[in-house]
Amino acid sequence: MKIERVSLRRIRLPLVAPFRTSLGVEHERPALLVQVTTAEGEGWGECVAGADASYSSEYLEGAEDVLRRHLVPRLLATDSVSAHAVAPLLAAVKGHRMAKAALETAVLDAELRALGISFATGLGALATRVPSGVSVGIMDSVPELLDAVETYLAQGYRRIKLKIEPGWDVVPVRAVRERFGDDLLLQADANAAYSRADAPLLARLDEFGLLLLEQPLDEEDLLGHAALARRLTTPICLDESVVSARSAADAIALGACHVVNVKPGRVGGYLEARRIHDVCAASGIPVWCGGMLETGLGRAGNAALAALPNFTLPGDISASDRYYATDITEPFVLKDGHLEVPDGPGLGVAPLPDVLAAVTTAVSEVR
Ligand code: NPQ
Ligand code: MG
Repeated sequence: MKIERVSLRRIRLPLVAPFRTSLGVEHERPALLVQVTTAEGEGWGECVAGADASYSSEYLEGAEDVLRRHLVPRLLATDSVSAHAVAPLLAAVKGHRMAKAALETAVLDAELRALGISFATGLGALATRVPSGVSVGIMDSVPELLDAVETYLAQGYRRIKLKIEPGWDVVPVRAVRERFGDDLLLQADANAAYSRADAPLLARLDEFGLLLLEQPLDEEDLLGHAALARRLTTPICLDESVVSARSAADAIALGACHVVNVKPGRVGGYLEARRIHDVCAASGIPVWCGGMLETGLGRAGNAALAALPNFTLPGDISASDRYYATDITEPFVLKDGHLEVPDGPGLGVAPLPDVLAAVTTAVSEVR
């Protein structure tokens, strides 16, 4: 395929409720959409970088800048490009995985649409629906948290993830476990808010039978996670630390995790995400699909990825209305606690023109 032009579109979606994590509080989701146009048709990708560099070193303005100056020009300068050729073409630019992922996803979407193949089929998935989990933010009080969890469970969510931080950990986890019982699939995510010295505190979570404890320590602290994994009975899961199939293999070899959260944006795209799935499967390490408050575009790709066989734990792939009153695509809805995996060509969804126009704050083209 020859890429004719690439549009970079900034959008802003209000969140239905503030989302607080150890990284900060979000009231709206600014996002960056990448649209590639080829002779065979178009394709879409969503960049998951946040407004601030709080989750990772990437942030939206930076992603847009590197796409415009360094990444898109490399694709435009190539006579013919396939999705599998994108990462090698962009490898001379170090890092910027979220920006690269958005561009590769748009090319993959265009390619699969032209071939009439869905993302799920293209990635090798068989499942037609995936169980849906929900990430529950830090609240002002335990009663407020219990109300929120109760509402999500009533909607059918199959797994609850509690965001934790120092001062909001053992007490809310205990409260949710006691209120909703031992059968509830429950896990916690610290977004790197603890240090090695907190091991005794984190060990107190062991009594609550969590599925996993996600990213307690700094993203670069693999040995700290390995030490913690030896000390806790709760399985350690890595999110921020795993940026490639190689870093996943290293983390596993070091004993730094027994579960991996896979986010296509964090690792440079769906093709690398599948490699991580494969590396983990070969090591007997279960994976699940994380979430970055994606619009329906990113949600569609994530649902397809999560349909691969080693995604054995429910992901943070919630219904659209968990975050947005109006999604930019046809909304994803919960059916019996599951989301359907789109089976149309490419991502199987596309932005609704009216909604897209209403939430767009800027568009620019790179030719
Ligand atoms: C996680 N996501 O697993 C992330 C963290 C996260 C659903 O818990 C703006 C954009 C703010 C993306 C805050 C969930 C965000 C963000 C937190 C992602 O660690
Ligand atoms: Mg996480």
